[in-house]
Amino acid sequence: MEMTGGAVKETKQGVIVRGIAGFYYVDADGTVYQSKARGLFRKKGRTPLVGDRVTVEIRDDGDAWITEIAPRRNAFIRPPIANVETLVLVLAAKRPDPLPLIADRFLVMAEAKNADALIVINKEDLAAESEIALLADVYRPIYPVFVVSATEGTGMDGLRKALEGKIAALAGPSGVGKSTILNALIGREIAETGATSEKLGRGRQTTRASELYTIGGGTLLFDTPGFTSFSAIDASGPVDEIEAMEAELTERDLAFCFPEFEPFIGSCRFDNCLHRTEPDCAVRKALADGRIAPSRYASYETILTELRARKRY
Ligand SMILES: Nc1nc2c(ncn2[C@@H]2O[C@H](COP(=O)(O)OP(=O)(O)O)[C@@H](O)[C@H]2O)c(=O)[nH]1
Ligand SMILES: [Mg+2]
Ligand SMILES: [Zn+2]
Repeated sequence: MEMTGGAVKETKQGVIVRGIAGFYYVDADGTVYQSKARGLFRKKGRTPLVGDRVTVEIRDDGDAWITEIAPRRNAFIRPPIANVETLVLVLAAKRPDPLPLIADRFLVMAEAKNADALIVINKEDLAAESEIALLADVYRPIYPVFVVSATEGTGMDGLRKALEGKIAALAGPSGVGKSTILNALIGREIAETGATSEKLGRGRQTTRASELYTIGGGTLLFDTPGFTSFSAIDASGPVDEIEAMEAELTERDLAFCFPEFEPFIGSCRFDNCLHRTEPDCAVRKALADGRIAPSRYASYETILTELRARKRY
């Protein structure tokens, strides 16, 4: 047992908004308690994560202890966060040009992790409306799409409104403007952007511990634009979140990570149809009828092929 001096004064429910050096900062109704976790969790292999909903016991000697972690909606390895309700996939209209396969990998991750997804097309100022429409039109029937310019400030109110009351995290390839959007939403320079690191002559953003910020309207936003890895194939180094997710995903699960496929899946001739070469496949028919976007089906095929290759090793 831990030494926990003092009698319990009160018990509160809150959210871990920050974790530093063995302390967890728990926001309970607007008051932040510097708390410790019982060794019990570590023994069970359960490490509290930023984003966890927890119970804290506040003792009369001033100490606060986390006594319970509520079941998670989801948990991520890198960044190490929990309970992402909305994954905000950020793409750039230009610089870098959007690549459908990369976008779809992030969206599959959101679906596999049971998070809602929302798409932000940033850098509106760099592309013609007709160019942006090509991308937006693919996703609008499937996910909410917001066209914004973080530097010009256009479209940001709509995005802010869509995030009201949610626990959200930004994801997307490097250079699309995640840090710029984060700073705009938080209203402070929390994250180093490409623009500032160029000025400082630094190539990479320094790794920091994740933190959850209240941005008004009851929105909690993770400060870590950490979901930047986008290729399961090229991934080198430590754990790639998408790679880890794809390793768990079965071939059968994949079609269910494409929400627009769902109305057709039950109508295929074979129950175990993987929507590739099987006869009387309702998903392929929907593709032929123009009811599924070719780029989305292409991403499905590519990821499915990767999942198959993985199983062979
Ligand atoms: N033209 C334009 N540039 C932008 C916009 N948003 C961000 N940028 C620039 O794009 C670069 C990368 O932005 P950053 O926020 O660091 O991207 P991150 O890697 O996704 O975090 C920086 O030079 C930003 O100033 C935008 O809306 N329009
Ligand atoms: Mg960044
Ligand atoms: Zn099928």
